[in-house]
Amino acid sequence: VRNFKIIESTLREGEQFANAFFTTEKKIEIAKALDDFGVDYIELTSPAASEQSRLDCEKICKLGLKAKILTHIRCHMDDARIAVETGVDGVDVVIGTSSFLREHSHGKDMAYITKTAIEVINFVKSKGIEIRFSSEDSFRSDLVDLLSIYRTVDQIGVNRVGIADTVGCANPRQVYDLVRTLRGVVSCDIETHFHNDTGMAIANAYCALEAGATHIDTSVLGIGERNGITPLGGLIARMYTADKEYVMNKYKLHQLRDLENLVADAVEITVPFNNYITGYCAFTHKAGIHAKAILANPSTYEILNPSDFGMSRYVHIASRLTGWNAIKSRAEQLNLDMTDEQVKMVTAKIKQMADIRTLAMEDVDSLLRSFHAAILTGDK
Ligand code: HCA
Ligand code: CU
Repeated sequence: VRNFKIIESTLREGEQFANAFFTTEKKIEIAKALDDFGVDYIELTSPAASEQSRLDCEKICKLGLKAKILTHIRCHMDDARIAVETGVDGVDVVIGTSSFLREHSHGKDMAYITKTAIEVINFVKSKGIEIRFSSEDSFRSDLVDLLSIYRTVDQIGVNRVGIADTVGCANPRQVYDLVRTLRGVVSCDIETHFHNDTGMAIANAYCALEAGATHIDTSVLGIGERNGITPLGGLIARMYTADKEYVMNKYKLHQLRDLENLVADAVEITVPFNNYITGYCAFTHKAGIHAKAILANPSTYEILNPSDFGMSRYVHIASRLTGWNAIKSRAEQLNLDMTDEQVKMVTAKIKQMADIRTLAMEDVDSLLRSFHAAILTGDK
């Protein structure tokens, strides 16, 4: 699994997040930050959604970013006509193919969907820009319908077809099977889009890549409709683990934290404590056994190297689980000269206190300092 491309949809799917309202300035700031981080594509809200959306789309196209700019539209000629005039590098077209959407949303049958798709695709292609055709709710669509429309659009020359788990129902095996099957049917690239309702969004994206997908949709912190989609940072963590060199050369990993903070502030949320890479405890080691091994060789309990992301490792030393190796290392950091026996004595004291109440790092430091002072005066 390498050479995958990221279609970053914070400014499209992310705008569907409950809290999201992006001003023009904020969109520009986020687009620049995404571009700088190194994503391949930036997907923007449909210019048919509102007048301001259209103006913002035009403005972002004029920024001269390295990333290609896409906009996302319904499979409809009215939307396509507006989209191609904005200056985008490509258009992502989507239509619902599942029986749920056909019956309760747009009410069109497969023959109509296919006919409209062909018209829209040929129109966008005639403007010389990229075109992707995707089916909403792919995993609850009829497989024969799905493969037949993808084969048709592949033959008329789309750049990519897309699979979307719109409702977050798919599991990694289903994703692998569907993408694998599709890989045998089309010769164009395959984009995938996974919602995270049951916590599968990163695993599904990874399985899609294993099965031959080429493009993954993400958003910063995963923001999107309901509880969102594959988070950019989480996908990066996964792909770093799979192919460290590629990910480190392609993306400016040190900027991930700032990028997430920028988006978190914009939509008035905080970065979750357990977030991939940047969560506040993502590199905190606590149990005595873990701390000892981490101090000897971080790889023992770390699959991600925090310094590759501009993050720091932290060894927790103020709990009943703390071991003397961690305390010894802290004493050394504080420049307190102590024998192993003395460190073990003070560790026992720390554990005793931590059994009664929670300790802060400062509590441990002051215990260490007073213990050390007592050694100097000959009391210990
Ligand atoms: C939505 C649309 C979409 C589109 C995905 C795609 C989805 O329902 O808001 O274009 O591939 O999840 O189906 O985000
Ligand atoms: Cu979506």
